[in-house]
Amino acid sequence: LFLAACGGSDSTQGNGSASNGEEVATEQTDSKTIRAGIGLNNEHPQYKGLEKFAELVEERTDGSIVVETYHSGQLGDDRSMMEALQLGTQEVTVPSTAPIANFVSEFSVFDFPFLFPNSEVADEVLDGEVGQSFLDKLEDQNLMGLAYWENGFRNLTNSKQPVATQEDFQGLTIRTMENDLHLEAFRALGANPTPMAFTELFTAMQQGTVDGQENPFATIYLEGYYEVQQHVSNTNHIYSPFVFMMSKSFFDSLTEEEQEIVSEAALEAGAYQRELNREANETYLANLQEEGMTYTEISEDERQKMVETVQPVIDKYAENIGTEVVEKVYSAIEAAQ
Ligand code: TK8
Repeated sequence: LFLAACGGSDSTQGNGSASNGEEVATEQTDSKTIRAGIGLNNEHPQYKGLEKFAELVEERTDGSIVVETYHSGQLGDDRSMMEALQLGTQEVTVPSTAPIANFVSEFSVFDFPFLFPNSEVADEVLDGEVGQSFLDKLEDQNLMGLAYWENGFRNLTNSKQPVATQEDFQGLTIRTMENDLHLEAFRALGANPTPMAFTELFTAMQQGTVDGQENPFATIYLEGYYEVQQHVSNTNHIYSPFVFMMSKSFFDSLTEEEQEIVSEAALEAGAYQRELNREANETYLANLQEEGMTYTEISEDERQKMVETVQPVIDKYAENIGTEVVEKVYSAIEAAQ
């Protein structure tokens, strides 16, 4: 909606500047522009990753590709940005896998609660053959999945009560991502889930439309949720991968060399982003407590009860997705351990 108004990003690199007069302007007609947008703000490791991508691409293409970076949903939310990529009105976005499942339903498997035991296993599965086979499915949707980045393990916050057990979910109105599996898992746990775009979340918490939400510690801290949320628990209930994706029509319009450069840069920037993200998620729980949030640890016993509670939901989705595909993911996880 406010795409045009909010446009300029502080990290737009200099190739677009026409201050040197006509000569530069003539050169520019040949340069291609990537508008890359994300939902999180410019403090988040996701944005640092995007800046790294911009830097690598501009350096390696000698400015024949210019990357403009946009954060905080300036270009829209995850779903609308993916639609813009399909239409060719935006070139890059980095959504969580949950909203991607609305385009390619199989992606829900990565959002199975308690699927990945840790980030390293997730890396191996996502960066391997199985992960690639999912990225390939995006092409039919006019989307090119170039790399997996990391959002991370999701943790519950709310404004009402400490959550230590499954019973404590009872009655809490929780914003979830726009994904049916997330919705059903939270319903199974006893919460009252309500799906909403990320860009509307802060206001919803501020106005009390929802009691809580779930996101990795980095997001909770860097988006300032401690201002509107009192309690945080390490539920670690779902690992959210990000997918770095490009409009396929744009990708197809690039030269082979440019295609290699953007593909490689998406991976390299992703490695950098994951590293920063893990540091951030380790650090920021302490900051949340300093900001006055109460931290409640989920015991292994209680987490195990949650695992059992959501199992029927997982079974249902496994069947919908197809047992063969799901089994491949499970075996890759096993092999990575
Ligand atoms: C940012 C989203 C966000 C995700 C969510 O665009 O919606 O809660 O975790 O970080 O992808």
